[in-house]
Amino acid sequence: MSKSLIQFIIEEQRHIPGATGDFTGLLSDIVSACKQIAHDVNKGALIGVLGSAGSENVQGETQKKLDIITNEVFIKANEWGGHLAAMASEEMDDILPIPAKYPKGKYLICFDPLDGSSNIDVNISVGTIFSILRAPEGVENPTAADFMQPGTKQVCAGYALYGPATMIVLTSGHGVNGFTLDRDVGDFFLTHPKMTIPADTAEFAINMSNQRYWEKPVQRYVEECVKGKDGGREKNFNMRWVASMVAEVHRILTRGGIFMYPFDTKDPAKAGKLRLMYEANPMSFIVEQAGGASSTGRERIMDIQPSGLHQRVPVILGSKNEVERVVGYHKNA
Ligand code: AHM
Ligand code: MG
Repeated sequence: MSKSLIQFIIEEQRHIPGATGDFTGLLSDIVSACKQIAHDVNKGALIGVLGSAGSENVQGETQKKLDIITNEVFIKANEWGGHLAAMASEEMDDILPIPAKYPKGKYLICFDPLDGSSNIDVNISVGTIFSILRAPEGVENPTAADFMQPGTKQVCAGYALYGPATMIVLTSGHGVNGFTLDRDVGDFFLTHPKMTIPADTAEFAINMSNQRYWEKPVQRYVEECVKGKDGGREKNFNMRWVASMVAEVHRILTRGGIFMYPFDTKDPAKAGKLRLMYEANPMSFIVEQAGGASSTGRERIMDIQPSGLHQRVPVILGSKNEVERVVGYHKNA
C-alpha cells in the first residue's frame, strides 16, 4: 500500500534539522479541511449547497453559497491547532487573526477555499489553493503587511482538486507530489510521486473571448499556436479552457501545457484576473518545482514584491520552453 500524505510529510520532515512537527500538524489540519470541502462539493444539490449566496466579496464578485461554506470550513479546521499566527482568504476583506482562545503558531496561510467557483453549479472540477509563509521573526500579532512576502518565501504551496477523483498536490520546495483521496479509507495516498512538467508542449489554455483585449506579444503567440504548422510553428496545437485554474494546472502537471491569464485592457484598473497571494504564487511555486516556468510576461511571478492582499497579476505558466517563448515575445515588443 502506498504512503499516506501525513506519513510522507513526517518522513520528509525527519531530514530537516530542528523541525518541530508544527508543519506536519498544519498540513494535517489542511488535509482535514480539504476532506470536508470534498464532501460538501461532492454532495452538491443533495445538501442544498449549490447556487448564489446573494452577496459579494471584497473584489465585487458574486459569492456562491459554497464560496462562503468552504471558507468557513477552511478557517474552522485551521484556527485551533496552534500552528498559525493569521490567515488570509480570497473571500475575506482583511486578514483573520487567530482567535485569542487558541494558541498562536509561527505560520501564515493564504488560501482560496474554492477556486473556479463559476464551475460549481455545472458540476465541473473546482479546487482549493493554499500558500504557507512564515510569520516574520518576533511578530505575534501579524498585520496584512506581514503577509507581503514574495512567492520565493513560501514554505509550502498546494492545491486540492475536486474532480472525478479528489487529489492534493503539494510542494515544500523539494519537488511536487500528488496524493489521491481514498474515500473508503478516508485518507490521501501518494499516487503521483515526483510530478514533472515536460519542457515542450502542443497544448495551450487561454480564455479566447478576451483576445481583443490582449497585448501584442500574447496576440502573436496565440495566433501562431492557432496557425500551427501553417504559420511557421513546427507543430499543430490543441486548446483547452476549463475556467478552473486548479484543473488547468493539474492537466499541465500531468501532460504538459501552457496556461495564460495575461494582462488585458478589459478593465484597466486590474493588472490581470488572478490573485497573486492565493492563486499565482502557490501555483508558480508548484509549477517551478515541477520543472516548469511562471511569469507575468515581464517578470518571474515569485519575485514580485506584493503590495496588497488582493493584488492581481498576469499569469503565464507551464512548460518551460513555451513560457520562455512568450516572455521572449514580451522582450521583443
Ligand atoms: P475565482 O477565484 O473567482 O473562481 O476566479 C478564478 C478562476 C480561475 O480558476 C480560472 O482560471 C479563471 O477564473 C477563469 O476565468 P474566466 O471565467 O474569465 O475564463
Ligand atoms: Mg480563485
